Amino acid sequence: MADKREKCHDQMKLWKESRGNQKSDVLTTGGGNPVADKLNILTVGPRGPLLVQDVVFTDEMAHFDRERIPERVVHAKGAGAFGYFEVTHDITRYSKAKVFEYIGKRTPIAVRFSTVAGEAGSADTVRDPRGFAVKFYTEDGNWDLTGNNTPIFFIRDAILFPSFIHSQKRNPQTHMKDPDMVWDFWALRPESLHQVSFLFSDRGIPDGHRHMNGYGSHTFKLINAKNEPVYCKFHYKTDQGIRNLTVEEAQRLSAEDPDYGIHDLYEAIANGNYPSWTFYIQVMTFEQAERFQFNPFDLTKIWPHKDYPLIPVGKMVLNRNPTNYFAEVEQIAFDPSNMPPGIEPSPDKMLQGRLFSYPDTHRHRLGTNYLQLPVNCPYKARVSNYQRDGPMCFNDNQGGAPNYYPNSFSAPEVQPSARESRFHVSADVARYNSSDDDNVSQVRDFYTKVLSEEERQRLCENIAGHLKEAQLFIQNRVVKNFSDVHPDYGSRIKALLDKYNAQGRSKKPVKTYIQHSANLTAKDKSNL
Ligand code: HDE
Repeated sequence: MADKREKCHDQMKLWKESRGNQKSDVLTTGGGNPVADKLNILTVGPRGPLLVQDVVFTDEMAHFDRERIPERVVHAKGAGAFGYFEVTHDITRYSKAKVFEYIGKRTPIAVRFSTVAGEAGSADTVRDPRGFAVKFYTEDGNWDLTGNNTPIFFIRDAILFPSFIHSQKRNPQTHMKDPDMVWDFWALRPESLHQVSFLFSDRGIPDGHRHMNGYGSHTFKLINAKNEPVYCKFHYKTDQGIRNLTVEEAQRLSAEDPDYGIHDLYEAIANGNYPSWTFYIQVMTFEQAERFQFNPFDLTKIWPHKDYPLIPVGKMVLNRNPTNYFAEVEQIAFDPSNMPPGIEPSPDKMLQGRLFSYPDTHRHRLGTNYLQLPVNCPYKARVSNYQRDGPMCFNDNQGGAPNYYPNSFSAPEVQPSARESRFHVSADVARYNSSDDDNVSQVRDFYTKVLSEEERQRLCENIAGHLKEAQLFIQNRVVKNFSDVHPDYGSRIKALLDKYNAQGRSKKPVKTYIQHSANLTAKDKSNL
């Protein structure tokens, strides 16, 4: 019987076994003083009151009172794992980044998969994009490719992000998810149509974290040893194959195994069934970017694979579970601005906005010295700068090295080869409105060419099944937007809404986007 148990459920037994005959540690206070009794509080007589001198109690309680740190404002629920990235194909003609240095080179990585809108305790099988964040510990410092399982996003201007997220989270008065807020924002911002179509398709509920692709999503720049730049996009294709959950299965799991994503990943790795992904890039020259029919930095659009084919680069393998969830997953801090020489940002307004937001939120969530935490520290490089002190500085604070620059004592020195690539920009400074920057062509291709007839029908049912809870005027605006993509898309949703509305509107609040029937699909669509 016992040997049928999953490894995750036997974690404590396995931990005990891993210690062999090692003697138990002595119980101590946080200050290391041995403790003789931690079952009985120190009192005057058997019935109390307590004594302030019971420092065993106050040490325990005061630490407990402070156990929680702020959860991530988005992507609060997640699963983490560790492993390596191995180069299988030479791309040094595009990038001098050490992570791509030679075929066979392995770089240690940390990965965190997440849902977006739910809180830290929410179910893993909801309809939501999935975060797909990878930290590469390179000799030139960390590279964080903080991506999603979708190649596109809902908006193309960073200033909209806080409002977009508010609309997906809780109503400020009812503290419930609110379909009016969700659909009002999407209806008013039709650049979201592409990502909304992806989200309500079968891929909106992946079967755990192992069976989905990952994407850097943004356009980045690669720089080679001669300082020649190209634009690029990053893709991870799952070697496990794409698998999605049916809506019914997702709903069952959110009740019976709400940590399904964490569970599935932990168990696979614990059993030596290491998940892997094949890593590709797409490359676009600056001349091609000038001629591209869309803004090549627009995050609501893909680069067609037929024009910009996938170039294989390497393999990512996850072969270690975290040894402590809080230390290694809750405290991990991904930051798109962690870019070693050879990888740079493109002008993408969303990416540029993110370069500020992530280190800012980490300083709030984890503290000024969050980069000293073992999971965040760029341990393959040596940190040498002029920053010092701050709360919870727990390394040697760079000892006696000079803390001002320039100085006459020779450390640390600048690295000329790390200079950013030079590029020319000239335009009027203004707040440019990009809201009608072709929001429909690629969505039309997705609807008419990527999806099968059954997938189209499920997509419309999933949308209508959630949209029916919103106000009628919002429903009408949404239908108009989908009709602009394709008349069939709009009219199918409209027909379903008419049916629902004729039946009378639901009195029950909608808790998640999980709606209606969807079947498994293993089809790996070529452009996604
Ligand atoms: Fe994030 N995002 N984001 N995001 N994001 C965060 O950083 C933000 C965006 C993504 O597992 C936050 O540490 C802005 C796109 C992942 O720890 C925050 C904008 C993509 C994770 C933040 C975006 C992502 C985050 C919250 C628009 C895919 C989880 C906690 C300008 C390409 C990382 C945190 C992990 C987390 C800001 C849009 C992916 C607030 C301002 C696009 C995978 O900094």
